[in-house]
Amino acid sequence: MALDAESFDILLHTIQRFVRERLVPAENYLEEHDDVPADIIDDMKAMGLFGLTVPEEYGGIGLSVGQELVVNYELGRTAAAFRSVFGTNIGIGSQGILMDGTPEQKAEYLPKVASGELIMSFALTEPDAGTDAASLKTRAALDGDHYVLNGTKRYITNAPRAGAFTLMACTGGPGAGGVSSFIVPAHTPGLKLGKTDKKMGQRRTKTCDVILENVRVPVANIIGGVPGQGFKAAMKVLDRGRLNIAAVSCGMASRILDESRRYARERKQFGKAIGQFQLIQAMLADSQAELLAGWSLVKDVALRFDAKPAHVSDPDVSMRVSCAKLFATEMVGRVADRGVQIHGGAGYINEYPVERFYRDARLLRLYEGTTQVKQLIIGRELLRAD
Ligand code: COS
Repeated sequence: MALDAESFDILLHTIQRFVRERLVPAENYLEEHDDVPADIIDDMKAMGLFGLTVPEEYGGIGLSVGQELVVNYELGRTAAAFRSVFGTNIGIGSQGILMDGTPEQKAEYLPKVASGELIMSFALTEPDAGTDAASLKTRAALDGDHYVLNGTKRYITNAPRAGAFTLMACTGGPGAGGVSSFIVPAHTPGLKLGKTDKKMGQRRTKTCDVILENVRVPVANIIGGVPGQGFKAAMKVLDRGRLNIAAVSCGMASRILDESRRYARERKQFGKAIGQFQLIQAMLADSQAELLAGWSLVKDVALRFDAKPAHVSDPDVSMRVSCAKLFATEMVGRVADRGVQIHGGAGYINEYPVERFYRDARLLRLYEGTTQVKQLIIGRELLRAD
């Protein structure tokens, strides 16, 4: 699945212009208001951004992983909250249905996901199940032709906006084999939302708890119709999501570097632009080298990802995805830190974009698997018997 090269070029230029002319100027608005402006969300819908990765037959644009990454690089060049409005629709919220859903589930949900009529959100994490994602406490008990769900999901991105969740719950014994993945409409009786989390960064990215009290969903809402597949499905979805976070990290690093170069040319000390000093140049050079290394890695992994069927998992590709996410998210942390350093005191002041990027970047090393989870996945794969 991929968009033809010419159409992709046009789409990419449109998105680059949208980021430059609409989103970057609205970054300060986000600092002062509670949500992304409604007219920007309307424009996102009109541009088809909610359906970037949904196949054309369901009303989307049908980007390949390699193309999606390039778009996410561009979106990484502005405040993370903008991308998050449709990020779960093109990523972790819908990919489970796309990869493993039944034909009926795809036909019912994907067209609404692609148009933006329905926001889908991914609900895996719980108060006591973060990194140990197989130890879910949310239970789904079979009752006739329904499952009854009870439990709490935590830090769920886009939950306040969601019309439906792909939600992992325990239907069987303990561990990964007992986890099933459900489509849970947000309006189902017994489903409640906690208050919106107050975060260090990515502030207008909406997250909150999802509380399930005797929530009844039809058996037909198990993704793919087969119980016990939810953990593997979540891991497959996260593989693609993690690679996209690596791409976003590279885009963010490129914007921080641009801001830093501009400041280094304009700011004068000791009678000349600070960019004339080699200690400033060294910081810029390290950031540029690391950015290019990260982006090359991400693109290499994308080629391998696109070479296999989307719904099939390959441990070697998963290991490389983890390398890309680990390197790129740590890299942008260092680039953001240097960006603040190059700005001096100004870098600590809210009106300079590097201050916000410094806070936004910190989350990239945490969500969709921490750096330590990535090390674990890479280490395990390296030591697996040949
Ligand atoms: N694709 C498909 N299947 C996968 C997979 C992948 N990428 N990774 C693991 N699996 C399968 C395994 O093959 C195994 O299947 P079998 O039981 O048939 O052998 C099963 O899933 C269990 O895997 P594993 O034994 O590795 O599970 P662990 O409980 O040891 O968990 C970690 C491994 C820690 C790596 C996993 O729980 C994880 O990624 N945690 C982080 C979760 C996360 O990212 N949270 C963020 C939430 S979204 S913001």
